[in-house]
Amino acid sequence: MDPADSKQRQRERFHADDPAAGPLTTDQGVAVDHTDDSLTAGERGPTLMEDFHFREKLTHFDHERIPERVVHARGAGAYGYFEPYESCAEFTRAAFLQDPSVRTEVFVRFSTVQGPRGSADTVRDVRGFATKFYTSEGNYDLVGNNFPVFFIQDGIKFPDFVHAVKPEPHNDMPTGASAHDTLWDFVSLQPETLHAIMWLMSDRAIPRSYRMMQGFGVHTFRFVNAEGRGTFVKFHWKPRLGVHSLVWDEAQECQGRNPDFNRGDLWNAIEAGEYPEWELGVQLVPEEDEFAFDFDLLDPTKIIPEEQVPVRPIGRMVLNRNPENFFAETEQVAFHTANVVPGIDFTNDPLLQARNFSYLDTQLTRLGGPNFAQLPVNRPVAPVRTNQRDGHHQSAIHRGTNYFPNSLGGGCPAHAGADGNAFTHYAERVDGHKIRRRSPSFQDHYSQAALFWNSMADWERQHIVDAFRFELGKVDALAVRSRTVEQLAKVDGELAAQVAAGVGVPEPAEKATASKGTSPALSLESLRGEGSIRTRQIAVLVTDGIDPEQVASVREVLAAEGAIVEALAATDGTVEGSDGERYTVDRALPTVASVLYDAVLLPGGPVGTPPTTADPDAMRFVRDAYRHGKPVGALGSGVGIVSALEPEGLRLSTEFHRVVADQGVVTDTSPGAASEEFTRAFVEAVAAHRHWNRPPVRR
Ligand code: HDE
Repeated sequence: MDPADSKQRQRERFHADDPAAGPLTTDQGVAVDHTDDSLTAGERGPTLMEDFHFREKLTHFDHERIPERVVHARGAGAYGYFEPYESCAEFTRAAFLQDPSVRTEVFVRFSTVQGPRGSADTVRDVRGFATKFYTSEGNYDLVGNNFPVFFIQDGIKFPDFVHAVKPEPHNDMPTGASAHDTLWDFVSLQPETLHAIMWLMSDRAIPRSYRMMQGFGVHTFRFVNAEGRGTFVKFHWKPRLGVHSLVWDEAQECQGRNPDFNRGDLWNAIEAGEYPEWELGVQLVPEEDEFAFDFDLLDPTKIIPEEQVPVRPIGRMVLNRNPENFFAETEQVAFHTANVVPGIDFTNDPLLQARNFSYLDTQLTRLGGPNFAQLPVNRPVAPVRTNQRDGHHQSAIHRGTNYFPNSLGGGCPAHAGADGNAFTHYAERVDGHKIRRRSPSFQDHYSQAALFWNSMADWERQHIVDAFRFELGKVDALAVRSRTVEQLAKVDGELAAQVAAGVGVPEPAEKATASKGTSPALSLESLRGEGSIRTRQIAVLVTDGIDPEQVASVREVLAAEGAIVEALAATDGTVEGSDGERYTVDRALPTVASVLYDAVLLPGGPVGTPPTTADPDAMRFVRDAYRHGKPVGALGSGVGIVSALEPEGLRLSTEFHRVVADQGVVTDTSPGAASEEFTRAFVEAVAAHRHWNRPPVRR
């Protein structure tokens, strides 16, 4: 029996499938013969109190909702496993990090932060990346985000920050957006937010897919080995598929076209057997180097640049199973930073310390009492023996004593022995006066914001400037716009000047550049992954008269590379190929949009077909794909569709009957099956994801 399946086997015990035979019943098991009409006094009379079936059904329904998470309300989850590459015994005694042959099951929940449960996926926001490891020594939760830094340094500021970013209190607007006065008011007055704000304004805040984003533990944690030696550690998740993002215009359109864009992508990939995978990496800092940095390791608004302390890969995680019931699993899962196992410990990071209080506290309300660890998704696979009893939703029938020490219960459960695997808190020496003051070592709020800015490629900088202009442009209070720009001027003068020009406030007189060099590892340019096109969604626009051989020749190669190819036409049903046969259409153009695809291919008709001007939906599709930096491929007379967009600014270089790949636009006017050269160039263009060196197109 594979021990890595223990969580799945445990879950199976909780499956509640309706018995195959037998009628509908009440909760009490009484058979119900009629659930369509209430019991009334006469056919048109009032409903009777006596109708216990009606009352039970309605009462249950009335109580079907639980409070949503105060932050991270909207999420999507999946099960999978983690396996270490090698033993990490030198640094930690955590059992799940010792043996490469031991798989540990996990449940991961990805989330947005600001919006409610029903908000759209592709908002500009941080993404949660929370992992529960069901280890043999108990549950370990790594409750991270897709940014490596946070907006505040001390958890006591969390309610202020969250109140500021959440919809405004008087009108509950905006949903799922940070572009409003209160957030920017807070930012402009609280410069410790600036580093995380730079990340929020970057493309990291609009991931293409949960499968294509990094995860970070954010805080400096502590590994502890069997000898009791501590090592500071920062956790990194790195996706196999590379890190890829949307563009803002596209992300906004997606919110309407498919609000489930990210959760659907995760679900569909797992259903298709395309299991997403991340590598777990650690940055390790020996305790004696605690003060070797020009920032404080305990400050969660700082990264340790990877060029200074490389990320060491220690294992991989694969997500291979969708939950069976969203509410039971994804909604009821309860993560907690204080769920640690022997070998992983805390530091005095004041944000982490606050989190260690907050998660359990919030879950008492959200999950209705203290017994939520008994819910199937939260249950450890390690044996649980406590003296905790009673309370709402206690579902076990405990027998025996419930206190310690006892003799009547045979002294059980006893303390773990010295040779056991008990958690012992790291014996850090601590002394000091009680004070309410931020450490002076936490005071530099600008250097790393500048480091991030300096490390961006030109196109990333442009997107950041555009994002600031969008967000501040939605702020009504001009004083807030100005104050924010003044803060930006302390990060980088050029950034501040460009933002100021866009939002109609004066350029600040004082401009510093808090430059601290660059960290190339921060740019998306360095995070492209393995360059595969697996699971990329490619639209092939087809119409009557299309050359089926041409379509098939490209489709075959793309499918072999793992891409998902769909044929789109003006209407559903079939189109007639140039050979007179009918070919099935996957989707009708009016039901989809370019923003739902990663690339577009325009095949043509046979020799002699005049250049096509496609229907308006198709033209818009191609224009949007081009505008959003997506690869565009065109073959034969299909090149005509692309060239029809030239007057709008689209740049096209074609040579007659030759493959030309320029700025992600790949063309070949030759008729017939696509050449290998064309398909290779198109696959490469898709693998690059986006092409930012294009001139702008009119909208
Ligand atoms: Fe959270 N956070 N957080 N947070 N957080 C919650 O817990 C909190 C912080 C993160 O998918 C809540 O059960 C405080 C940093 C994720 O279920 C709550 C502070 C990071 C999730 C809470 C922080 C996170 C949460 C809301 C500052 C990244 C979703 C409901 C001291 C490292 C987990 C709940 C899931 C959820 C408190 C800051 C990540 C209220 C007080 C930093 C991924 O307990």
